[in-house]
Amino acid sequence: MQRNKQVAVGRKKFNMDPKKGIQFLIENDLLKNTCEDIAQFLYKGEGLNKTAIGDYLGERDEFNIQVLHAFVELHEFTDLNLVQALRQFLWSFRLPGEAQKIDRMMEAFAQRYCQCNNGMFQSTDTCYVLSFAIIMLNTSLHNPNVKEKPTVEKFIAMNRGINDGGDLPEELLRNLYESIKNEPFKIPEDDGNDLTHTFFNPDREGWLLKLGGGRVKTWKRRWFILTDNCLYYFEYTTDKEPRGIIPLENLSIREVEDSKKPNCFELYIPDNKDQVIKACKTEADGRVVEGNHTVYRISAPTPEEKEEWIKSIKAAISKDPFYDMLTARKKKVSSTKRH
Ligand code: 4IP
Repeated sequence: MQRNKQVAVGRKKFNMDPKKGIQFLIENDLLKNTCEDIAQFLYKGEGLNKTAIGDYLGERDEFNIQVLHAFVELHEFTDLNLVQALRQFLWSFRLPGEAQKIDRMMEAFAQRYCQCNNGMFQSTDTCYVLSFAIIMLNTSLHNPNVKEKPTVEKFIAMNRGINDGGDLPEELLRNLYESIKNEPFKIPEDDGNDLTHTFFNPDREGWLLKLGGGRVKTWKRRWFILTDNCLYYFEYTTDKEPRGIIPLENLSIREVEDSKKPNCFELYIPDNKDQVIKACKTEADGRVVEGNHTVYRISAPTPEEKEEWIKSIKAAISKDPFYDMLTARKKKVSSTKRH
């Protein structure tokens, strides 16, 4: 009785602060201080909050990383296709939002999958990249904001060359595509932020007003395009060359009131009032120079469009490091020569 009560207390503690919970259980001899035992406890997950499990497994601590590996080893992926394995894995805890953590966890997943299905992929990186292609496919097919739904042909084309320079069997890709199309990923504790939102890196375009950075500040109507984590602005929608490019890395966005224009928001560098934002712009004479804005103030035509732009830009900003890591791996798996 006493023991059960204490385990319940330990679980509660874990859900509030995973490290403290584990410590409590160990100190009270309810859990052995080995990564295998802790992994087992998390894998069973009885009474545990899956976000807390994800937080614990995502920690950078050497010990937590060992627990993560022991945890992944408890998953049996033999004879499961990659979508089935991902379904199981992504259901066992809540994937944290931080890029480095996602990277470590997916790396561990890919290793384990390849171990259980020897010979399926040329390398762990291939498995990692394909796993993300699948997660993005899930977003594209099931997020209503994505208007153009990729066909199976597009999915196959997108994954050319990812098997260390070679192609994966078409039948395999078709099966994975069909599986996701028929049933989206389910992840724990859906608070509206499901996977289709977590990995949604939207592109957007439209007319906005931008306040100039010169001495006399003028509002200019510009055609804005958000893509590849950069904001481009053009004078005309048909222009080939942008007038300006603002990389969104390290920027933040906030709503602001402006006495002259409605629906304003601003791009700024957090904790740094006077630093100039890294950007480039075209001078009247056509020269490309560095920008000189400390903030970019922008006005949208309607409150709805303002909200949409803020949402998309926020998503683009927060996902950036992860996309960089993924891009690096993609390059790796498509450039490796097969011997
Ligand atoms: C210009 O004002 C335009 O607003 C420019 O915008 C702006 O450059 C200039 O800021 C500003 O001085 P005038 O046309 O009234 O001279 P755009 O390039 O879209 O035409 P930004 O950097 O906002 O693109 P400075 O700070 O670059 O001079």
